[in-house]
Amino acid sequence: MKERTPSLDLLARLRSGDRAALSRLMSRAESGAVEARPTLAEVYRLAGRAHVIGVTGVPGSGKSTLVGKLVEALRRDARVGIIAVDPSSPYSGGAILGDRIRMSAVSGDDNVFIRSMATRGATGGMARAALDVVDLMDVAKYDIVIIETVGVGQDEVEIARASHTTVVVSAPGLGDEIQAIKAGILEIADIHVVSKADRSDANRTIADLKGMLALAAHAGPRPDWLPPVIGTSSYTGQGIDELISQIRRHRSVVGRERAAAIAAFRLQKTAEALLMERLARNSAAAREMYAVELAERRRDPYDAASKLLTAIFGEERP
Ligand SMILES: Nc1nc2c(ncn2[C@@H]2O[C@H](COP(=O)(O)OP(=O)(O)O)[C@@H](O)[C@H]2O)c(=O)[nH]1
Ligand SMILES: [Mg+2]
Repeated sequence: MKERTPSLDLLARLRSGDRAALSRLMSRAESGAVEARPTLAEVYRLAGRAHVIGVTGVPGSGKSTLVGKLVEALRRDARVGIIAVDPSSPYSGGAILGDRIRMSAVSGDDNVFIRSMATRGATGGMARAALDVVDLMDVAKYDIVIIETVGVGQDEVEIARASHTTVVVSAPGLGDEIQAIKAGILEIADIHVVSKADRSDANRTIADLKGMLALAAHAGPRPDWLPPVIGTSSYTGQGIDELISQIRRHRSVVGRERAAAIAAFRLQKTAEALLMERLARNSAAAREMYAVELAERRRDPYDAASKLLTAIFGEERP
């Protein structure tokens, strides 16, 4: 078949929920190719319906198994897209989401779409690529998009910040807690899950977490939303319904405000990316010159850098 206007045709197919069109557009989005921007711009304008749920936590905390359970429950009355941001390292201590879901009951389900993204693959930042993929799923009529990320590193924190509802998963045992604190992900949680609640040490972790949150509430209370702590077991199903109802409650309480914050965050990230592009494109000669002056200590780094920016972008207006 001849494609006269391939992007428009793809877009029409995407809007009808065509899985092949979705896959192709996702690959383009991930590549960060400039040619993909007009289509993605159109996609952005059409998107905005889906509820984006970030699920994060250290490797082995039980995220993928939990996401599988969530999807099983949610798919009864919604189309669910899943984005698994796999760490670049092939060994993560837990199976990657795609593998777990493929083994589970939801594989082959037309109302479920799974996409794995490699952290090293995306040009222009993981968060940028993941959010474009979210928009594509949104336009392809997925009502809920779940992003699983390993809760370490800047990319993951950014993706969590760009979700409407962020679920932080901690497994029983203090080791994981300490890692979560170190990675700074506890504070981004809208909902805390203590996974593997079928284990006897889970109650201890739930109590520890609640204690920690009570202390944190003194530092910066959010009166409209106090993050609940929910014990779940993907083996017995304990807590899964409670988690889903808290996710829905979070959306209704904080949804609008969060959408505005995400838009501001996305504007900032995109502006940064464009800035870096322009810097890379335009500054070769000027950079060389100022680098020499810097090396010879005729200028200091701040002076040289602001001269460089002026050379590219002009004088800063007051
Ligand atoms: N006891 C128990 N083990 C679990 C549960 N959920 C996951 N696990 C186990 O924890 C390990 C890591 O799970 P996984 O979902 O891959 O974690 P991820 O790395 O955070 O995605 C696997 O061996 C799972 O079988 C649970 O509810 N209870
Ligand atoms: Mg996983």
